[in-house]
Amino acid sequence: MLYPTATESRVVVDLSGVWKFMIDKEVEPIEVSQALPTNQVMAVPASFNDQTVIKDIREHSGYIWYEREFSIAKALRNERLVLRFGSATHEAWVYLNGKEITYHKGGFTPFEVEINDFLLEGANRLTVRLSNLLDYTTLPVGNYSEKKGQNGRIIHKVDENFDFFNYAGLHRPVKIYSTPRDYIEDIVIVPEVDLVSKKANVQISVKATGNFDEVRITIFDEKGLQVAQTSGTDVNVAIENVQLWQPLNAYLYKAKVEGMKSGESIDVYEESFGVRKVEVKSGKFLINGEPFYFKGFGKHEDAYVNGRGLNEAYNVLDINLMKQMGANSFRTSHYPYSEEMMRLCDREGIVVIDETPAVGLFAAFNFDVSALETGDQIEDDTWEKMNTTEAHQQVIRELIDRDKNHACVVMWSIANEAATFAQGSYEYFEPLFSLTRELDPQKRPCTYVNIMFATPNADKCTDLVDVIALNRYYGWYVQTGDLKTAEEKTRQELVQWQEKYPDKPIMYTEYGADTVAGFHSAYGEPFSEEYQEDYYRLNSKVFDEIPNFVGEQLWNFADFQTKFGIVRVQGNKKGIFTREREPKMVVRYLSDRWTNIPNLG
Ligand code: GCB
Repeated sequence: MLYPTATESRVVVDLSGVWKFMIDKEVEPIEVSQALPTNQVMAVPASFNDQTVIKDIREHSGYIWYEREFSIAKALRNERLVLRFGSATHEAWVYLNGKEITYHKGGFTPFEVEINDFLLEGANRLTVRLSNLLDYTTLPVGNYSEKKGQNGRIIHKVDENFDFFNYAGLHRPVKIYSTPRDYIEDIVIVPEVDLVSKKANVQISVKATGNFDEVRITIFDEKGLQVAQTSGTDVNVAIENVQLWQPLNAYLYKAKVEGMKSGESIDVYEESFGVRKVEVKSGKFLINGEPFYFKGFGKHEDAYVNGRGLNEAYNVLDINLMKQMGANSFRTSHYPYSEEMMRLCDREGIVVIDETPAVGLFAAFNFDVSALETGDQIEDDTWEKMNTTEAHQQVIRELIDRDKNHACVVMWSIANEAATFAQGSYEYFEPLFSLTRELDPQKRPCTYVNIMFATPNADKCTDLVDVIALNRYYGWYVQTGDLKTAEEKTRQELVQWQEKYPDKPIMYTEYGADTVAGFHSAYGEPFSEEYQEDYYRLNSKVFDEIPNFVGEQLWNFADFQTKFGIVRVQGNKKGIFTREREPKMVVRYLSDRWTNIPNLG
């Protein structure tokens, strides 16, 4: 699916702004033939939760409504017009002038619909009904329950089976874009490069809908100079002396694709791409033939007021903070991030592990990991209870369809902390890994992020991954405050992984300690900034001893909002930055460490 951009043949109309908004109390049906009966308003894109100071709205589980009007310029009326949602969290029914025109389930991927047949002259009324309900069929997974309230009203409740606030709403831009009636529907780009001769062979496939007598493809370099031109819908383009896309040193070419009729260019789309080679070989993660070391973060899309809604200033700031620290990468924990962020990472040379929203695939999750102390086997019936296969397949399809061309994406993460030690986990994941490998045109490495209970002896799915990605909290959830023992445990486990899978690279995708900014302790006690720094120092020390260790992505870039709980004080405080992006003490230590570790080689 192409990102909507304005080109010589396309216009984009942005429907961001202030929409009408209403919580659905489910007392009587909402008539979509009428304007929404509300005076409440809500900014789009953003989560709705933090824009009012009304507790019932902030914590609402159930259905919500958005509405706005728009008009389409006469000059565009003969074009094909497509309404596109960057995301709608988590389930959406879309009505135009009172008619349902599309439906989509899954809160983190885009969807679109042609609207020509439903448009009226003058004002058009666009209405969206959303649900933020989650259960054992959805991704993320929620613990759903309901009860009858007054007037027979159903009261829904979602208890997040994951550690971030269930923000919802129209989180990403809603746009209408035009194309000519004959149009370019999709472009798939697979760059290959011979690293010795510096010659790239870029395979480009174009899906065109309608009648073109020629599809012309022109490649431009960053200066705008033409490097190649060819015709066809399935072509190989050679680039001599290619400039590689490198971590923190991005180089983007542009493929201008034109649908031609009688020598005239009818539809034009421009897709940027980087040429880089990603491989996993003998325990190393190679980018452009050289060992790459991941330095960076697990993150969240999370900010004051906007909640999980797109906030491009935060995105730019976050990447600048990363670069200043010598970091080079992050994981889109625990769901696909906005397309705007992915495009930014392409430009900035930030390496991304692209994760599905498969989080919470653990029926009995709690933060008590003391079972780890007592042995490897944990009773667990996750895979009897979960009914998420369909949602998982759908999101893999939609994620790859959306992100397949991004140079920044070097690996897919199929899930975060699923019960991969439990009976039935291999049978659940094997087909999903096959599907991902089949669908990804660039055949990137795949992983899932391994939960602490899934020790080298207990885990049943490691054979499926190209890289062993571990979330570990020695010194926090276990051996709390005892960094000496934590160090031994960390070493013990990493050595075990290394010995059991000598050809697989190993990385940490999470490790961290809750730290309240401004808390200090002469004894370096947990929650203090001293403890956070000591914790990271101990981990670094062990990492440096493990031959196949290819990266450290700590938890978390910044403090973030979660549901309430006795281990969460207005959110998760494992950020090395506060939610406002002020550095905690440890940032100096990590900046120093990372600046001295080369990205490649
Ligand atoms: C994890 C989860 C992450 C949590 C983190 C924590 O293992 O993957 O979502 O926020 O631990 O801080 O407990």
